[in-house]
Amino acid sequence: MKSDVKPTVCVVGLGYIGLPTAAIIARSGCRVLGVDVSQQVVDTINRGEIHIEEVDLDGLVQGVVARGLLSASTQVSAADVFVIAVPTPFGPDHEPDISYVLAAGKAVAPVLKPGDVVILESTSPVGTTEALRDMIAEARPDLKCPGRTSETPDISVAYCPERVLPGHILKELIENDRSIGGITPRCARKALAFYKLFVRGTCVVTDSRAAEMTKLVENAYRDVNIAFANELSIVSDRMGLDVWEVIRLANRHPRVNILSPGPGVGGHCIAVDPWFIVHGAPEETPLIRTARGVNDGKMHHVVAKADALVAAYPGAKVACLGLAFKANIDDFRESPARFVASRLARKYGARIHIVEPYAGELPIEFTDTGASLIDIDTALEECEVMIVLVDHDVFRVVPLAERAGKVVYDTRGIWPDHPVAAADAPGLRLAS
Ligand code: SAJ
Repeated sequence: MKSDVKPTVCVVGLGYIGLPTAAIIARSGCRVLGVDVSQQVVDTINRGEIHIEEVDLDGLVQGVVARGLLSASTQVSAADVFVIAVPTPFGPDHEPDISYVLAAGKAVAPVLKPGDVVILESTSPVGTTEALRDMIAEARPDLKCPGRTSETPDISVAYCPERVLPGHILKELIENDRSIGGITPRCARKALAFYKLFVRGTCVVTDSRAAEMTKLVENAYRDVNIAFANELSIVSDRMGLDVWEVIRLANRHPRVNILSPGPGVGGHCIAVDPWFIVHGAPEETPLIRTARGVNDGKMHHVVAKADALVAAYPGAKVACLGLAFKANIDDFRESPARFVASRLARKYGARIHIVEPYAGELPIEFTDTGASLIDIDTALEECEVMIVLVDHDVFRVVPLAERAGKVVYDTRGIWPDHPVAAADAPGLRLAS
């Protein structure tokens, strides 16, 4: 990679991370080929359109495709830098599945040439970057690979995880600090030079294993802290306390910052990545494992409590507010809200009304349940019971006057002003 010429880049995997990354790199002036196994995804992007929702991504992709800086294909082509952003799911026993990473390595290996840089961005168990390097070394014995030669290697291999928040991806891709983990220090320097082309945050150089663990630790840290909040909510319930009040007061301590309880932890990162640490050190991770159990358990706690509430108001119309895995996004995958709402729909059928401003129709599991999708105004006019599952802004701003007579189960704490009353009185708020 010569410093005065922009490298050509191949991004493998055009999902929630790969596509925004490819578009941002293209905007920096590099010619980018995006590769995906789905012909439909490739066709969509080549039309200048997008297949995922992310703030401002549509205009960005349209622009870089129109300028000829980004194109897509199902086939990998020669480039100077390869960025791999493919899924790393887990199996039935929570064991990490790195087969997509290795498949990407296999696809990239035949087109590699001396001087190329291969960067893995997918969240990965410790050692995956070395496994990727080994896979390339086996496929290309003609190339000297880093860590496997005493001479100057022909290629560089590094691990550089993303840490962007859905809904803020384009901003955070540029502004967040990054860990750049090389198989060798030379690999890290090569990857660093690439990220400097489009990242404004500080890029901190380390080795690939430390960078892999850092990514897992960040999400496990958040999971453990959310678990603490969720456990507090269940304890407060048991003791007849308002958990939101307790957390608000505790957080006035200068060194206490408790996160928010909710109906459980959703998304594809925080509920998954801690298992990669547990799998790597099963005997040494009781806390991380327990946190996962607490957060999954919270989902079932909410189902039981919502079920009891709906049963206690026979004949009442019930509104479930939100299906997304968190506020203000249209991502319904791995969503605790969706889990809770679908359980209620299956049991109570047409009494259940779903309000989800980010959905055009209900997900498949609601088919034939009798549940319906309505807007927030209809819910406020017609439903006596409201179960808040997602803290979308559009719900948060509903004034007390419009919901004063409702029975509310607020799993997100968005309506702290809602009156708490005796269990059989209207205007009840269940707090956690
Ligand atoms: N949640 C709570 N209470 C809270 C915060 C979150 O219940 O106080 C819930 C959310 O409702 C949601 C889940 O946790 O269901 C995860 O949401 P999130 O906003 O904490 O995180 P994600 O999954 O959208 O993104 C995370 C981020 N990681 C960290 O904040 C450490 C992001 O920076 C990562 O890039 C992303 O995972 C990833 O791709 O790994």
